[in-house]
Amino acid sequence: MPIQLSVGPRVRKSPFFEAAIRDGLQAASVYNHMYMPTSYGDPVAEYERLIHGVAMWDVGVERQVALKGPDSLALARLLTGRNLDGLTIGQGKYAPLCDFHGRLINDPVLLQVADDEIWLSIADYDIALWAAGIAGAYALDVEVIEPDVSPLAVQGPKAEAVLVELFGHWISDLKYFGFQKTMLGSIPVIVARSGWSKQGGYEIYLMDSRFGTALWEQVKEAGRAYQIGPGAPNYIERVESGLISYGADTDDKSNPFELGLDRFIDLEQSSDFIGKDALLKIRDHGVNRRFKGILMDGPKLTGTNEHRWQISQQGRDVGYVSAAAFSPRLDSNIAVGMVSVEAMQTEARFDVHCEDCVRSGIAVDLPLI
Ligand code: THG
Repeated sequence: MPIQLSVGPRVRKSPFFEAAIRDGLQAASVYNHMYMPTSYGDPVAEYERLIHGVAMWDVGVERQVALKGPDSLALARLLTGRNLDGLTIGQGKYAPLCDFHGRLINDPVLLQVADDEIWLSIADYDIALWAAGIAGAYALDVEVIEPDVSPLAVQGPKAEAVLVELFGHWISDLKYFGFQKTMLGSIPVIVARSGWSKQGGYEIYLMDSRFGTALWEQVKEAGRAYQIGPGAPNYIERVESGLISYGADTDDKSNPFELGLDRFIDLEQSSDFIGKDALLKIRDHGVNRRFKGILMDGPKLTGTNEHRWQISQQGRDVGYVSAAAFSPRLDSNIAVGMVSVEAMQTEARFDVHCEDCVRSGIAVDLPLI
């Protein structure tokens, strides 16, 4: 059993926190200095709702780092290797951020919300500090702030029907990562077709935290006919889908090429960006490990792994598993992790050292489904 976490005022709460507690929240992690809801006590039901129905997730931990001012685009271009030519208001982009050594420091969704304002919807690492530091060092005319914005995700095949109920039919015309500022009655929101699952769905970015409970209740009410229920970014589905969890899958050396994020980094673009020189070298040398799917034998896995599991081959350390689960859809134990390229060339199989067992595993391509 993991020990209990001591939580004080430094650990912030999302505006949906009270509503989530009332609806049975049982476990939380910590993410961007906030409680991150992780479980309502029935992982199987939460998985089934996401795959076959619709679930609502408090993902207020996906904090927005707002770049505001005449140089907002110039700063965004410096921060990400994603080519931002043709960026428009209303179309988001997945935009990895690297440090000067080409190591991944975050993998946010980027949204241009106004002519002079860009948001980075960040994963769990302090990017406001980094962005403000870079803005200062490059003497850019831009402010970096964390606005009062908190996403609520509605995910699953029936999410669209729920959103149509709430907002109307225009919701169906949103492209993947497309978004629109609107009002839900008196609640200011941005609605985006996005979310950390491959089951389809939306994220409602609440733009005034006083309405947290009100928004939660309205979504719940609109979803009643579709048996909506609470959930959280789903551990099993994200392994099946190969979605990256920054900080879990990455270590302090991970670069975007190891992680398979090549298509989101444009080394040929004319814009300079932080990490470009280092990434050019990494590209030319090639990577020596890759983020892969893994199939593992043995009894059905339950729960989640507290530590990374070491992977060995003939006694040599050749990588780690960062998340492992039993997949009901594949009827197999599956995992994601970082595996040495050499280990995958010489011999297919390796040993995965779980907390209380050793299992035989084999690397396969992502996504697993
Ligand atoms: N939504 C919002 N903010 C976020 C996340 C989110 N911040 C934290 C975290 N998630 C950021 N990381 C990711 C990782 C993967 C994806 C989105 C955010 C994702 N990836 C797809 C994939 O890899 O297949 C699609 C990428 C693409 O084709 O452009 O969706 O979920 N608001």
